[in-house]
Amino acid sequence: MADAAVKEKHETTNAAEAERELTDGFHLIIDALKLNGLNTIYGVPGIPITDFGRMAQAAGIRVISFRHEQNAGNAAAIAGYLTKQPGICLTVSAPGFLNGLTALANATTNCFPMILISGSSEREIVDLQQGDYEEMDQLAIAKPLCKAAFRVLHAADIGIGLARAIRAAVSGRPGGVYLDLPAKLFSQVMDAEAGQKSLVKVVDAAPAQIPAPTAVKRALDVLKSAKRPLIILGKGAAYAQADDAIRALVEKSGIPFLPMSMAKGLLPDTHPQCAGAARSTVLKESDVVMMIGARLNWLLSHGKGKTWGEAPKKFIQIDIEPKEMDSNIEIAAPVVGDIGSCVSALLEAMGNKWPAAPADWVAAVSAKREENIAKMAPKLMKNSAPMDYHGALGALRTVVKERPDAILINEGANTLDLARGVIDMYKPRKRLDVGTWGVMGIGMGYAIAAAIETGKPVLAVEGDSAFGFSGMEVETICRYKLPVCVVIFNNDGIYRGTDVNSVSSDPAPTVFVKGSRYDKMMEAFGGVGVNATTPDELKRAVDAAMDSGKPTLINAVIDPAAGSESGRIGNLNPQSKIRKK
Ligand code: OXT
Ligand code: ADP
Ligand code: MG
Repeated sequence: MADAAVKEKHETTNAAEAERELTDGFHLIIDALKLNGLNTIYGVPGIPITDFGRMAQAAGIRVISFRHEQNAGNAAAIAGYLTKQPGICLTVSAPGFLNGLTALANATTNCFPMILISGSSEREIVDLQQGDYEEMDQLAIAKPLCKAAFRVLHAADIGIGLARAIRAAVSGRPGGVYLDLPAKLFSQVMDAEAGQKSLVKVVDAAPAQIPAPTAVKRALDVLKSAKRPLIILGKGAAYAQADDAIRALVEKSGIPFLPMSMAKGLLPDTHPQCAGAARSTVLKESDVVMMIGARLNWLLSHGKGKTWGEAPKKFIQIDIEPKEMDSNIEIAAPVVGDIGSCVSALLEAMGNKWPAAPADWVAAVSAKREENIAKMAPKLMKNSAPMDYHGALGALRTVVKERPDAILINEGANTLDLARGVIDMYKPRKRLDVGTWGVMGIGMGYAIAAAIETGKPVLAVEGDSAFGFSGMEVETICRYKLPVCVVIFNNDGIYRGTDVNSVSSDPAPTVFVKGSRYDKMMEAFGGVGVNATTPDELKRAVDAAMDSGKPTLINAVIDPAAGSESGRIGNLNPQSKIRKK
């Protein structure tokens, strides 16, 4: 071809290129998230995702920027639990990714849907281990710790990659998903029209799973045969958002129900059938137990042993995960399906002539419950300084009674175990705590996401040790002006503040600086700090915080000798009988 003709052809191609609208990885990820209604990102910026965060914010996605990825990850996890949509956490490569990974593993353990999206270094260099910036084979590391893990290498695969991640997170038993996005992907350019076509809007991400009619009949036959039936509600039942159907089932059956910690409030703790205050009695003496969205793990002593007593028992279990059946003991009537469908099917099959629950059993449970409640009542009235746990919790119990819409976050040992028993919950999904792992550090991440996702006031009741795991996020709470009131039960340490080291001047491993003023931390960032020494002061300060909606931290001074080792689970903490001099 003559030179002139070649030149002309190039110019035409370049002009066409210039006219062709382009997109890139940055835009496609944002478009894919928005297309699927994922409008909030919890994360920490840095290489290679700094610009992505800015662009996502400019595109209308709410980007909540944290001080540490673990807290951002916890926020995403609880957002998933509260909304049934995967919470999104965004981290930088290697160290940021690893910081987020604990939260991803915790979400998976608790069956919360979330997606950890992490930038990563270049495959060519990582795979040859040539020492890239923040080099790490993140996909391989994430795999055993989550439900599914995917990597996207081509911009054209972003749509399908996110679709796979969403489905994996929310369908069946929900859990954590890892999505690996190497740095180069973000700036990969492609034709905008083809890019739009490559996006996927996930249809029916968590399809209903209908139980088999034979399984429903079997379950009702077992239930009908019971003389001392019990229903246990777990956080899977709260997650399912089948609140009306669950309430109808419980009330139609007339059977006492025991809520696991995060299922408190699914029906009010003050409901006449609630057996929360008669826990050991109902576990020991029941003869048929129907589990709804709860596992027979350590929190239920694996379904056997002293906790469950001598009397033979039959279990009915409703769960979406077939492998959960017979995990610890024999399940006489497994009902596999989603809780909404299962409970509706049970209700329908019960018909209009379902027999009343055995009256002697119902009366016995009720008597035990009233006895325990009466025993606890005087402890909650104590207005002493320094406070003990019950006195302080008595005040908070009243706050929650007066403000049933508030969300309660709770972690610690004594602070957790006693608050669980003392503070009645009235509405579903209002109590968020340490969950299946008993993990410290969920506090501020959960508090932030609860405020963002629900718009409701949040009360975080924290042991002083527990708070320390995520405490820096009080700056985040102030920065986003969130209606979060943090109450720190400050007993100078882990379980107690009284341990002494008898051999050197180092403090004992369980104690902290005595008389610390955590309230000053909140003041440092423009929030309100209060030091409360009596239950009355505590109540006044929490009420003021909830009324104003201002970020507040109350340092509640608790008697350092008041707690017990490991709270209510001291039996799990081995103690040596040999002490060498
Ligand atoms: O029926 P009975 O007679 O038995 O009575 C029961 C109920 O019927 C009755 N009850 C009531 N009575 C009257 N009225 C009402 N309304 C009422 N409601 C109930 O009360 C009793 C008890 O009821 P409950 O609680 O339902 O029953 P029980 O037997 O306790 O239930 C058993 C369990 C196992 C289900 C329950 O105990 C439970 O859910 N436990 C969860 C425990 C847990 O997860 N703990 C957290 C972990 S502890 C430890 O690991 C800590 N660490 C280590 C660490 C962790 N975890 N994570 C990481 C990342 N690193 C390290 C640390 C560092 S805790 C901790 C910090 C601790 O220090 P803090 O300063 O934070 O906290 P403080 O202790 O306050 O100092
Ligand atoms: P808890 O700690 O309150 O006892 P667990 O986390 O042990 O609760 O158990 C929750 C259970 O609920 C898990 O086995 C999970 O598979 C199940 N689950 C979660 N969501 C659903 C759902 N929508 N339908 C049925 N089962 C569900
Ligand atoms: Mg403490």
